[in-house]
Amino acid sequence: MIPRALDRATDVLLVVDVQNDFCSGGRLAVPGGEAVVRPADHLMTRFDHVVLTQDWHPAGHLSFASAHPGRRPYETVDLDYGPQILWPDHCVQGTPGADFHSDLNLVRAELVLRKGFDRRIDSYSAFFENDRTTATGLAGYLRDRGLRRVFLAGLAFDFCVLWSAEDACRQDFAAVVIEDACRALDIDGSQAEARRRLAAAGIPCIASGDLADRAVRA
Ligand code: VGL
Ligand code: ZN
Repeated sequence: MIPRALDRATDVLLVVDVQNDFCSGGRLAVPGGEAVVRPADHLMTRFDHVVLTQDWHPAGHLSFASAHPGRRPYETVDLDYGPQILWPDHCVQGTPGADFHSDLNLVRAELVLRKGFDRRIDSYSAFFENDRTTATGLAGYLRDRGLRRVFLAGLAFDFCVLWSAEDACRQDFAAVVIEDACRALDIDGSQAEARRRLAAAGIPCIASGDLADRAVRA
């Protein structure tokens, strides 16, 4: 079932990590990452509730390969909480790479949620850090505000968007991924794996064009 009709009172658009370091020329560039800006800007005008996430790491973050002598980006290491892919340094707090893309229209965001700020724990999901137990507070925020269905857009489809969508589901929200407003890193087949995981969780992937306001329900 593709949910075409938006309910402006209880739907929220979660725009994930549309930051310079994930766009072309950035330190962890997602291929074509900047292409999500235009659809995301358009989507934000369609929702009454918009939340942005911002990857926000201190220098020396343990998800950075540079924090592990002898290790290289995209290798996996075991941290206290389990396996962790090592990344190039990215989205370092206060640096231009951590800023939102300059064409992303921030005006309608009611919350900007920063994540990954604990030096020892990465946070792909907007709901839980990668130890899978430390909550970010987003579930409480959404519940307290009566928001029940989360539409996701942004970067990267196969990491922060995927993990956020799965956790939204686990936290009893409905989740829908708007795929043309996402781009994937696609490391070792991670894009196809993300599609499989979303399907397994019953999370639909739709196109922006599939959405209609309730008044013009097709
Ligand atoms: C992300 C890897 C590391 C993402 C963030 O936004 O998908 N991926 N940090
Ligand atoms: Zn990160």
